[in-house]
Formats: sequence, C-alpha cells, structure tokens
Amino acid sequence: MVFNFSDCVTNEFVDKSLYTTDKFIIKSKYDIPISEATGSFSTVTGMKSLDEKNLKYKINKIKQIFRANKGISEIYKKLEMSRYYLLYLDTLNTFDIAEIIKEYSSDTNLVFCEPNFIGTSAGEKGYGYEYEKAIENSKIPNDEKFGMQWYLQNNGNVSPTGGSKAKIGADISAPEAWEIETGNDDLIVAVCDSGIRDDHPDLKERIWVNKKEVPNNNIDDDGNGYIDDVKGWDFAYNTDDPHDGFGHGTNIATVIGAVTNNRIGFAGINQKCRLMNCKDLGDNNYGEYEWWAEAVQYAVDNGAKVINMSEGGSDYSNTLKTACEYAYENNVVVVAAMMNKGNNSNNYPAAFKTVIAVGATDTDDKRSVRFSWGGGSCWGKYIAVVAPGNKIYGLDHEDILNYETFWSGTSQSTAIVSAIASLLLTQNPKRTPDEIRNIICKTALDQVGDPEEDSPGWDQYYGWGRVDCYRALTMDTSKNYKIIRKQDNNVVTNRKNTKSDQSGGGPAKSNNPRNNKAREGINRKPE
Ligand SMILES: [Ca+2]
Ligand SMILES: [Ca+2]
Ligand SMILES: [Ca+2]
Ligand SMILES: [Ca+2]
Repeated sequence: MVFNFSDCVTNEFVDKSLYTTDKFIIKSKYDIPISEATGSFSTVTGMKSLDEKNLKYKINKIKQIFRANKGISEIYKKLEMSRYYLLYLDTLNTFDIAEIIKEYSSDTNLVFCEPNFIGTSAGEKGYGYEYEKAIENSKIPNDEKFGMQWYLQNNGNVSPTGGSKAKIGADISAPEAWEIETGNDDLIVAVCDSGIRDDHPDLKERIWVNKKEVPNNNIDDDGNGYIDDVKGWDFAYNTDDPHDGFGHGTNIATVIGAVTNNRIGFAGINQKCRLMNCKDLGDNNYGEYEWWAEAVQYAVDNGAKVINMSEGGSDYSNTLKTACEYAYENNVVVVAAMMNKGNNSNNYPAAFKTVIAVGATDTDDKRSVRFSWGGGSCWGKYIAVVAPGNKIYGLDHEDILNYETFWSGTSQSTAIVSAIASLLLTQNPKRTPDEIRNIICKTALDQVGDPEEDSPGWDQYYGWGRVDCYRALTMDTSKNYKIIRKQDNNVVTNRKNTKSDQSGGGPAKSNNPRNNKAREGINRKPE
C-alpha cells in the first residue's frame, strides 16, 4: 500500500486521526549521520533538501526509531529499519504540523513522511461482584476467584450484557487444556500495554527479568540499548520502571499468566510463561505509534515469542507495519485487538497481514454487540477469531486485595488468544506464526454465535470462530495441515439481512473525545 498523506489531511480522515503535533516520522533514503560533537543523530544530515526543511521548521532533535541493538540482523537490514526517524520540532516552530508533513512527504530524499499517530487500549474497566463457586473437580486450580473466570470454565451464571442467558460451556475449555499443556517458564510473552503491577503477589513470580542487566548502575550492561532495563521498559515515559499507571495492563497480565494454584486471586491461562513488561500506553490510556513500534522491536530483540497488543489506532502507519513485520520475520507471534467501536472500521496493528486480529464474545458465545460499558466488538475482513471479552475479572493495579474489578473489550479477548498461542509454542517451539494462526483458526468453534452473523465457515463477525484452547492443543497437525493466510480471510459472506447498521452504536463517532485532543496535540513524553 502506498501511503499518501493527502488522504490523511483531507475530508473525514482528519476527524478520526490523532497524532502528535511536536514530532513526526520520516524514512530517509540514506542513513542520517551521528554528530561527533553530541553523539546524537545530526539535524544536519547531508541531504540538502532535507537540511533546508530541518532548518526552516526548526527541527532540534532526531531520534532513530528502531535501534541497531547488538549488531544488525539480516531482517533489520532487509526491512531497512535503520532509516526510520522521529523528528522533533522546536517549540519556536510556528508552522502547522499537517503542512510540515505534507512538505516533507514530497522530499525526494525521503521514502515517506507520516504523522506519529496515537491509539488507545481496547478495554474499559468496571466493578461488580459475581462470585460463582467453580464446579469443583480434580482438574480445576485452587485459586480463590477461579469461579469468576467464566472464560475458562463457564457455569452459565454470569449473564451477558445483552440480557440473554449465559451458556454453559461458552468458554475456552481451560481445565481440559491444562491436562495437555500448562506452559513453561522459558517462553516469554510480551505485554505491550499500560504496564504491569509487577509486585502483585499473584503476578510477581511470573514477571520476566532481564538477567543480563545489572539494576540501578546506570549502565546498559547487556548492550541492548536500554539502561537498567531489568523489569522491562517504559516506552511511554522512557524510564526503566514500567509500572501500571492505568490498570489495563495488569488485567491483561492476569488473563495471560496470573500465578496459578497459589490459592489467591485468579488462574492464568498459561501457568508458567514469563510476562515481559513493555509499557507503551501512557497513564491516560493513549499510546503513540512510535512507542508501539519501539516496544515491538524490544520484545523481539529480547526474546519474546508472543507479543500481546491489546491496543489499536484508526490510522495506517508504515512504521507500525514494519515493526510487526520485524516480529513476523523473526518468528514472533503478534496478536492484536479488533477494537470496540461496534463497527467495521480498520484498526492497527490488528489489520496488518502479519498480525492475528481478535474480536470479542460474551458469556453466551455471541459477539459482544455491547460490552458492560457500551461499545461493541469491531468486525471486518481481517478478523481471524473471536474470544471471550466481556466482564473479564483480573487483578487491580492499585489495591492488591481487590478482586472485584473486571475489564471488557477486545483487549481481553486478545490476551486469551496470546495465551493460547504461548501454550502452542511451548508444546512445539518450532511452530511459525502462520502455523500458530492456522491451529487457532482451524480449531475455533464455528456457528456457536448469533446465526445471523456466524455463517458457516469464516465470516466477518466471528472470523473462523470462537477459540478453544483444548481443541487447539489437541489438533492433529499431521493431517490436512493447510496454512490459512490472512488474505484467505477475505471471504464474502452470504448473510441475508443487514443487522450491522443497527449494532454500530459504540462511542466511536463524533463524540469521541480523542478527536478534540488531536488538534491540541499530545505530548506526554517528558523529554
Ligand atoms: Ca540493557
Ligand atoms: Ca545496568
Ligand atoms: Ca492465583
Ligand atoms: Ca462462522
């Protein structure tokens, strides 16, 4: 796809776009030199046309987005990742950002210029107490609140928002799956989110620790480009302390890998994996694509095999796409949220070919047309599967004794699929992202949702169906093992009526507060 910025400054596009006004992204045709005087990238690049613009628009800093860590890999070279830069405008600049980007876009020394877009997480918080005693048997873990985790074992008691009845068995068959595989601590799942409450007793022992890094000595001991990154990294505020300032990430971490069978709290779907804390959402729930791109590269370079992105933005970006390709080419699975606008809008990174896009279902196996807070699961031609996403209880980032917080959205569904992917990778570490996608899609349950939307086979509302962890772990991969590629998902459905228009009642239209903030410009990174 050729990105044309004029598409983005005209008409409806600008209404839904949100991007930083003090910095933007370029990809140059040649490397920008590092100044010997400062050790930073020089704003005088040697590319004449670019230097004229840098002077005119008062560029005072250039940052390389994808760092050349620990030597340069073939994939890094192939994707030309060294030449993606973030350009910072001096506060004295008086030109409009859209005008500047348009001007840079026509520079013959650049491959492209694009805004540094901003997205959000795909979940909203709620409170309530719907404790249900689990059906006790030898298969279920002893975690006190296991009965509230309806997505693991649905007893038919937590009712969906839509008012219909919960369905017994509308779950991912977790207890059965754990008979097959419970995970391994050498498998790392990166949580690109608002951070994780990493000292929570129900998460602490599961947090990935960078053992090659010595804490608090102000030295990048392992040479990965990040100083003192022992517990992950905070890409939003550029610090070594990725604590959760919003709560979303702690819920996601719970779903993927809470400490299981320790009597307290919840059970994680993967009972042993390590959770890599890549904070790429600010404490106000907004995340710049540049942070996301950097977080994905960090996750890949530091050993994650699955990257959970319960976040998205409505704008296509070459930079974010390249980050996801880097993961894919390195055999790292990226899972992302379809988002919660209750419409068929494109959202990124979910819409990229290299990413597994996940929508949400309710406790009755139907698509979440209305979450506990409103909204609805997005649909579209790139959806791979759906997974439970409404009223997903998890740990609280502020109060370690609070077990009554739930979050709802395609974020939570995404975490479930990432966890299943991680178990499949422990089962067989040689599996590629395509093979993982194939198994999850092929074993998803078809036609268990609303018959008006969940037509036979792939459909745009449920993808290949609602995921089932047990079926995924027991799929006979020796037979009929055809890889389902993303482009095969563009199946035209033979749905008879068009209920779709009425269900698009999410909060995504003109009342979206993001629209206003776009023009104000958002600069949360204290640099
Ligand atoms: Ca380091
Ligand atoms: Ca250190
Ligand atoms: Ca627990
Ligand atoms: Ca279907």
